[in-house]
Amino acid sequence: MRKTISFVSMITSKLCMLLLIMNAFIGNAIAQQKASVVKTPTAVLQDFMDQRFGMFIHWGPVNLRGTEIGWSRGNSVDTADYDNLYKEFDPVLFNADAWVLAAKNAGMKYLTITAKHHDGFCLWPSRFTDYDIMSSPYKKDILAELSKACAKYGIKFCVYFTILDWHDPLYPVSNIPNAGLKPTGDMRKFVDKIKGQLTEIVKGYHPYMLWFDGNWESPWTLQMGQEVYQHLKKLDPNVIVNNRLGKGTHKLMNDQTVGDYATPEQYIGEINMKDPWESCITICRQWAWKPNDQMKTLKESLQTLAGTAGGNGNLLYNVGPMADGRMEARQVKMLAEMGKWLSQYGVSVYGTRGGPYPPSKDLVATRKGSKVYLHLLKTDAKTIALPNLPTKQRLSSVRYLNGPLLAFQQDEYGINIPLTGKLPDMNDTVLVLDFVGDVTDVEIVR
Ligand code: FHN
Repeated sequence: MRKTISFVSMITSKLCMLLLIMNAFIGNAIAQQKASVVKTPTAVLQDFMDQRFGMFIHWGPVNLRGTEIGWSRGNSVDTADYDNLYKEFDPVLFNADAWVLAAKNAGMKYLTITAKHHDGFCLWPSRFTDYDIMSSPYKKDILAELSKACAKYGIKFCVYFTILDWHDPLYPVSNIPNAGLKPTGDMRKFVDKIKGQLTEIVKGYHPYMLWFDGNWESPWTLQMGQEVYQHLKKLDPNVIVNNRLGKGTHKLMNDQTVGDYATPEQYIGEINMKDPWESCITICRQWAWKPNDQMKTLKESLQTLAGTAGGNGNLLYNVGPMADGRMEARQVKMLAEMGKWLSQYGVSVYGTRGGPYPPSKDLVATRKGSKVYLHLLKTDAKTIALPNLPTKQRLSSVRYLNGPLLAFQQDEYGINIPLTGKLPDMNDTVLVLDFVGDVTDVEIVR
């Protein structure tokens, strides 16, 4: 009996030892695996967030039909018709300098072009497909021309790249009603192909940021996203990647996310002081050019920009150029008016952080150093009433940005700023509240 007990206790202690060793080994493997996951440096992401304002461009042969890029294939445009548009695509009026200058004159700091949208057409010469710009009558490398023009004018060149491809036989889904899955689908080969195309893009055009899209369909997995992200980090550790390589929601960062920042779409994202985010919004209603599309007003455009900055986010504002290569004059004009406003008041947007007052229907706030910039979204206010900051910091002055000082009262209950006379800007008047001491890290006022 005594021998049995000692044998059992010996086995038990051996098993415990084995479990401890296995636990240490697994823990070490996980730690190594995590350590091998390279992420975009925080300083690079902060530089991106300081830019605050970029141009999105959706463009391709579909402009010959004026319907939505990708989505109209096999729906409002017959599939065969859609897939042969490239044979007529000859944007002879395309001028990369003109596009980049339209962005620069708008006060935009980066430009993101749909190198490949869901229809699979590539705006650069890719060795992985003949369905690219070199097979069109135009036969010029759009990405090369745009990246060169961006470098010339100091605009950061960025690329949109979809990870679903309804045209490619290797990608199982076609988005054509009742078409079923393609029998030629092979996601291993498809992932290898897009890694190859991304290598062409990163090595050939050195994008500042890659804007992925199309992660919602079932063939794409979280693991594929992780594989592609790490492939990109090996190509360029500093290339910024949005959050649409993983699975799950676009508007937040969570455990399904693969990428560096969140991408709320067609609305101003919620204030978020922790994770970087960028709202992508169309200047008209459609992403790709549409004849007589409804365009947003200057006021709506400026207040959308102020709203994203007030939430600590960026705005990627989308333009849809026409099939001949021109941007609509009305869009270029409105963007230039945004640029004129930013040339006067851009200090209240670029390089700021959102808050400390949370966005509301009446105002949004941005801040830098000791200054809080209040963007007044309404023009009928007679006084601005604000709570004191949680830090109870004293307010030393209030003025219209680039304008006269204003009287104000501050006591233990809060701050009052009477507004007298006509507001300097009926689209977005900015007040500057200069506090005693830095307000950068003050908690959001709730
Ligand atoms: O399906 C695309 C759409 O065409 C457009 O490119 C937008 C831009 O963010 N992204 C997808 C819809 O979420």
